Amino acid sequence: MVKIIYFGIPGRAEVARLALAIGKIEHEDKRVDFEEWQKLKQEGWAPFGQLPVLEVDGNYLAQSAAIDRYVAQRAGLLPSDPWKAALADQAYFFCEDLWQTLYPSFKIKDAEEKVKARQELLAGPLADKLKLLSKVLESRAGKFLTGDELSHGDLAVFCNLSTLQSGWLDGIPKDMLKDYPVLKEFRNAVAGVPEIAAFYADAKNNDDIRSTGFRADA
Ligand SMILES: N[C@@H](CCC(=O)N[C@@H](CS)C(=O)NCC(=O)O)C(=O)O
Repeated sequence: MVKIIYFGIPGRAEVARLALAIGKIEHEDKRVDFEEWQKLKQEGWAPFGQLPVLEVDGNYLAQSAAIDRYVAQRAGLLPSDPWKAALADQAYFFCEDLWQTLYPSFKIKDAEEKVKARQELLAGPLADKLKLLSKVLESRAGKFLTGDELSHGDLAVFCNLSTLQSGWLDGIPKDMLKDYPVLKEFRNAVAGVPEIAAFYADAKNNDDIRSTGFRADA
C-alpha cells in the first residue's frame, strides 16, 4: 500500500502526486489541514516531524527529494542513463534555489512591503535565475529536459513554475512568465502530457492555485 501524506496545496508533494498518477501506481493521496497535522505529528511516525511523508507497506519515507526520486523510479520517470538522471536532478534541485531567493520575503509582515520586495526580486535575483533556467532549457536535446522522455526533473520545473505563476504569492503576477517564452513553452509542454492534463481536470485538483497556475496556457 502506498500513501502520500501532505497538505492540500501542491507544495512539496505535487511531483510525487503527478508521478504516482503517471505511473498508475495504486495509492492514497491523503491531504490534511494544519490542525489535523498537529494531532498526527504527535503520533511520531513522520521521520523528521514534517510533511510530506510517503508510506509504503507500513514504512515511512520523508524528504520530498527522496520521495520524488523513489516514486519517479517506480513510475518509470527516473532516467536509467546516469547522465540523464543527473541532468534531471540538476533541474530538480535548481528549483529549490529559485525558492531560496523568495524565502526571506515570507517573513515580511507588512503587506505592501512584501509586494514591493517580491517585485524587486522578480526584476533582480529571481529574473537572473529564470534566465539561467531558460538557457538550460534552450540547450535541451528534445521535448523535455533529458530528451523526449518525461522525468522527475520536468515535473519539478513544471510544478515550481506553475506555483510561481498561480497568483498564490502576493507580488508575483500571474503573467510572470511572459518575459520567458522558453519557460512558458516548456511549462505548457509538460502541462499537455495527457496524464498531467487529466490530473488537473479532476475536480479534486481544481483549487485556486492549481486551476490558475497548473493548467496548459494558464
Ligand atoms: N526538506 C523537507 C522540508 C519539509 C517541510 O518544510 N515541510 C513543511 C511543509 S512544506 C511542514 O511539514 N510544515 C509543518 C511542520 O513543520 O509541522 C522536504 O523537502 O520534505
